[in-house]
Amino acid sequence: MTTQDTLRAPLDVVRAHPLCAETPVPQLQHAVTPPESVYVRSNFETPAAHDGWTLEVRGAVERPLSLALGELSLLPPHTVLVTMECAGNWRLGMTPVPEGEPWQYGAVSTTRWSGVPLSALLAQAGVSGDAIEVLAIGADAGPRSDAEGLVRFERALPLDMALHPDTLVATHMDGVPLTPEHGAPLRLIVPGWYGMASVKWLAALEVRTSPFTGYFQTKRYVYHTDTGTTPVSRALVKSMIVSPAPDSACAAETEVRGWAWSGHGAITRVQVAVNGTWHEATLGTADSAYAWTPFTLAVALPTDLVELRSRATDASGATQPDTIVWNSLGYGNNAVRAIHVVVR
Ligand SMILES: Nc1nc2c(c(=O)[nH]1)N[C@H]1C(S)=C(S)[C@@H](COP(=O)(O)O)O[C@H]1N2
Ligand SMILES: [Mo]
Repeated sequence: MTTQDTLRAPLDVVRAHPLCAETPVPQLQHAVTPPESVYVRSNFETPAAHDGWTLEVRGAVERPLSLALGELSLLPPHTVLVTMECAGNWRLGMTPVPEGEPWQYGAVSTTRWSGVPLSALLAQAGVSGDAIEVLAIGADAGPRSDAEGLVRFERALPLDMALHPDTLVATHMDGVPLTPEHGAPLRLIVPGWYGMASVKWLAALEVRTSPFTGYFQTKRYVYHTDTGTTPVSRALVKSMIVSPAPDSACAAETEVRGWAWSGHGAITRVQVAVNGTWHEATLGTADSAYAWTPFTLAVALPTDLVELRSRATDASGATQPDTIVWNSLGYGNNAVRAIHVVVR
């Protein structure tokens, strides 16, 4: 890291209250994002954590639970390394720019989360046979201009994902207890899904036999287009060049480096275009099944202003599109993005 990087603030703040902040470009170069630079997306002010915090497990279960934090630590621990992206990341890249937080490209981070599998808690409670989903209820709430009364942050997860062995009730990030802005004392982590599924400040889990239709399930975190409304779920295939940095100067003999990720399967291919000519990039090894895959391309760049683009493909066969279907809330912009560098 250069002196310039270390002098930078750990986060690029998009909005101070409630806190929404991006991982700064230099910090995106790390395989595991430095914890103080993991992006933050909060819809409401951070609720205060306290020692008496309990996690309720209720709804369609045989044995409703009310677990103290100490009781959670008695369950078998589990750790996952996850690339998590906000569904609104790169909203500013859409034309016209939809309503919502004006995210550039840094609402994505790769983080080591530890806690207990959600499935262990659900097994303790005994999920009833007709259950279809688990509603994760956060302790945060507030008014919304397009809703009545106080709206709570709550999101339903289909039962198969709730029972997935890598879906966590996390207590730690990077080996230390969660910080307030990342969900202390408890949060959900749903690997492979856009960030909205990973409910912070987790207060209760409600096992449901009918679909939840609350605000953050039907009014936000949905792809809303002329042809219909679909809930946002898994992260779409995407890639990002992190070196050379956008709008920086670099040498002609350069190694272009970046990350590619997808919630729909492993990355199988990345191509890099230099002034419109596509080259095959070399794939490195991802640090986990849910972490981004490194790619590199050693190339001699022509001098002057150069345009670089990257395009990833995943194991499902999906490739990043050149343009995306615009949606009014601006989610899932995984279109190929051009950056520019000055070569000298
Ligand atoms: N309770 C609660 N959980 C939440 C949110 C929130 O506003 N409230 N934001 C969600 C969204 S949209 C994202 S992208 C992730 C961001 O997690 P982070 O702030 O730890 O990066 O948290 C999710 N969990
Ligand atoms: Mo998000």
